[in-house]
Amino acid sequence: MIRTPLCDLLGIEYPILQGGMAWVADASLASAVSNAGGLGLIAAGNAPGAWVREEIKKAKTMTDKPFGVNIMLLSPFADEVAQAVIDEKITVVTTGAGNPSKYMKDWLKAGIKVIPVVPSTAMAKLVERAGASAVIAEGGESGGHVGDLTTIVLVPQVCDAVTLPVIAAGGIADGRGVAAALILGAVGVQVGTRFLVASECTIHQNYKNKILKAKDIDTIVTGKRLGHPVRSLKTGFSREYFQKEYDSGISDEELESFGVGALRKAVKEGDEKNGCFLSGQIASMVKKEQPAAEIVEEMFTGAEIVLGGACKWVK
Ligand code: TUI
Repeated sequence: MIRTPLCDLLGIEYPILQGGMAWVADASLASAVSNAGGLGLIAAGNAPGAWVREEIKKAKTMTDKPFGVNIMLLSPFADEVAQAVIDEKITVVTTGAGNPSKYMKDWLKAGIKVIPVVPSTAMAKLVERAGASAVIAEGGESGGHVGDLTTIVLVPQVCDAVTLPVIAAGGIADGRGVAAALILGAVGVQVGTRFLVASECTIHQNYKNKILKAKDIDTIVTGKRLGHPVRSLKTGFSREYFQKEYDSGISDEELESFGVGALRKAVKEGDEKNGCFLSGQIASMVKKEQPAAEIVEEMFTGAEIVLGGACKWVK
């Protein structure tokens, strides 16, 4: 059995968080991961506060285990979502794509545990000073918004930089990844791509099929020109976007409007031509659609086998 201090911090059975995948992580997926013994999260993405409140209410009817909300800090609705989690008495918030400092005082006053994604040791130290309960060190192998460093170099450096519990993310999809994270000094993992194919994940079947078919080299990073690099599967859309980035004839505004709505088209419509299918580099290791509970169980049974007695958290 693998039990780490993260389990006690969050009141969970397995030290695993589900990634805050915009448009994807709704009450259905979050409650399934929480019922499986991990920490499920509703991803606010670019959604308004009212949508987040609705999903929180739904999730409360679907699980009596702890679950959280992920706040994407680039969202135009970040302020109202930040208030919604206080009003709805959410106990854990993860943040992504920015610096959560401006919300921290209010969240801490409301008793919320804040766990920011950090792409660097500097950001890890900053959020530690601001009162974070833990940090998620997310390497650029992950899907969606990515930092520069890989998981294998980021995790140990963040572990050395802060005294907070560190959760590893980016490129983790099976027991070997969990084992590697624990060996690097993390006390838990965050997993996104593998949960895309959870039975309880409500995305379009085309999205699941694309993940199940993907090979190791099938992702691409776009968005560097506008300062928000995003990893997704290579599709007509992402290749065209990539080309446009290097086309000096197109303005930043035109480029930005070309990308609008592409994630929704992937998740809701399964639009293989115009959709942006966010995915980590680990998709080829995602083999089948299965219940979230089976995914969690498999990952930790696998990690125990790999680790044997080599890690203090294996009992
Ligand atoms: O946030 C993610 N993954 C995401 S967010 C997203 S939606 C999106 N929409 C528009 C533009 C870009 C994305 C899809 N996937 N992961 C967590 C993450 N956070 N990765 C990297 C970071 C990060 C980056 C910079 C966290 C903090 C940070 O701070 C910079 C600063 O100084 O503010």
